[in-house]
Amino acid sequence: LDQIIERKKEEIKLSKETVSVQQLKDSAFFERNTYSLKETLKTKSGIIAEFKRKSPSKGIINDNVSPLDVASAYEKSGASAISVLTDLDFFGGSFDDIIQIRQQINIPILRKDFMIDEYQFYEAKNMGADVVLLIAACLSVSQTEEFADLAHRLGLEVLLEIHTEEELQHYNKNIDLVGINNRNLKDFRVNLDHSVQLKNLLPEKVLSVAESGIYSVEDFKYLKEKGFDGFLMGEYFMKNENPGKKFREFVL
Ligand code: IGP
Repeated sequence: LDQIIERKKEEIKLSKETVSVQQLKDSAFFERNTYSLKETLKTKSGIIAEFKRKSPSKGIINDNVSPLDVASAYEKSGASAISVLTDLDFFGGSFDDIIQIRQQINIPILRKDFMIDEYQFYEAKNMGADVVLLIAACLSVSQTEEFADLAHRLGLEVLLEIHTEEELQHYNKNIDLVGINNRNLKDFRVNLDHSVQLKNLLPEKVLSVAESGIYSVEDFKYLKEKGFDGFLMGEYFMKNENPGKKFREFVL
């Protein structure tokens, strides 16, 4: 994780030198209506289906499918949202993946990245995202507060990702949804029950999302029974040669 953050800082520095915040704000696309994940979690399957080419824990997952094909298929079969990794170095993602998908898709898009600088929120709005991920493990409590507030001012919803009880301190009034990562980002171990226990400590009214390591219909049903409102799933679909088809089979 530390390595990812170090690299991310360099990347942001370069981006800022190329495109200023003012330029991002001035783009025609900046002022647009966004889609609400809080809404679509209730009206659709609850699954946030992810487009992910590779990851530090799994290596290459799928390098052979087009983001647009996959996202369209996810949407058609009832995904509540599409999650798109925009980190290039560790996840093989790109901004262009969201830009392309946005032109065709009418459900929320989650920009999945390591958000550590205000600049990235303007980028997210500009590329076509509706929701941003704030990973508690990468941020101080005051940064989380500041970034969630900025996201709201830009019309973006905020998914706060936590993995431990201490990280609950990052919760604040501008958090729209809390995601509990079943995967420990430090050693990549996955434990669904850890998340279930942590869920019981969340404020009653907040929408909860179970993230990572959902590898079967049984896992999904189990977490649903435990009261989770949303389910963030990537690898299970992506490791298939046709992720959209895999998704359809899953929701049927
Ligand atoms: C998806 P999985 O195990 O279904 O592929 O997991 C998603 O939860 C995972 O990609 C993720 C992630 C993250 C990736 C959750 N939080 C933070 C990068 C950064």
